[in-house]
Amino acid sequence: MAFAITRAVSPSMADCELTHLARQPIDIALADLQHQAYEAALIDLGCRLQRLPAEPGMPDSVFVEDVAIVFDEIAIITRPGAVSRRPETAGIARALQPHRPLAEIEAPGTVDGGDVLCIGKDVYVGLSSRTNAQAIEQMQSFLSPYGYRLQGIRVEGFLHLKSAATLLAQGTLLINPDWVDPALFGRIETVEVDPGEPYAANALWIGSGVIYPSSFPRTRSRIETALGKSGINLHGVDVSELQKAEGAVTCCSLIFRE
Ligand code: CIR
Repeated sequence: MAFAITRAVSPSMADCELTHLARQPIDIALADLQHQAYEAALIDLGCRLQRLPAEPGMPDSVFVEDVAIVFDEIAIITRPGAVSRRPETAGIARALQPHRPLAEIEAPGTVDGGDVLCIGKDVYVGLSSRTNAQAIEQMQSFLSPYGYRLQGIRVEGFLHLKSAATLLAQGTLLINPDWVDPALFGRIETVEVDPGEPYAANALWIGSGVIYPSSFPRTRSRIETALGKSGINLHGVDVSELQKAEGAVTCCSLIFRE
């Protein structure tokens, strides 16, 4: 069974970090409702959910994905690239402690979990404004005993590697080819986002379902065609307010096997 950790929307989310988006007013009450609907989708897909309380002094704390990377054998607590986000790690480390041995990224390493895409034992890590080579070296030393291979991928012009590529199913990658070269991932089937929807490459695959933003209808129909009779169904969610904070669907949970 999958376990999911989420954290409620912070009342201060309007003060979030923004890198590639202009600041817009965020309706916090609506963000909270959208986040609850996202959590309901996680439960529908069979996740056992642990919901952490909101952190009023941590605007980006709903985006728990960036604070830890959970493998079957170990969880890595990150050192987020944005200084404002570093206080988020303590609560997530406490929540993960019962589930996995913990390792921690240390200075000068920085990494956001949004930059880490795992495909089997291959771990692709975005070298971005948030994630550096020192963190990749530390991750390699934590993970090589378990047979994982790490590879850095340059991320420029968008926030995280998983803004540009995420799995839809085992062996199928949703990708924005203008942002990242599909050939970097070797022999894998790809579904390209609609060129008019550059932010559409972030999908959250869990078992028999994919949680996907309702704001990308053209890419959605490409995904539906590609998944065809695979038995994997799309669960649309409206995450407009989280998107204004430069968030997407993978970033609002930490999902791992119990
Ligand atoms: C940030 O800039 O850190 C947040 N406003 C958004 C983080 C989104 N995280 C993700 O997609 N993994």
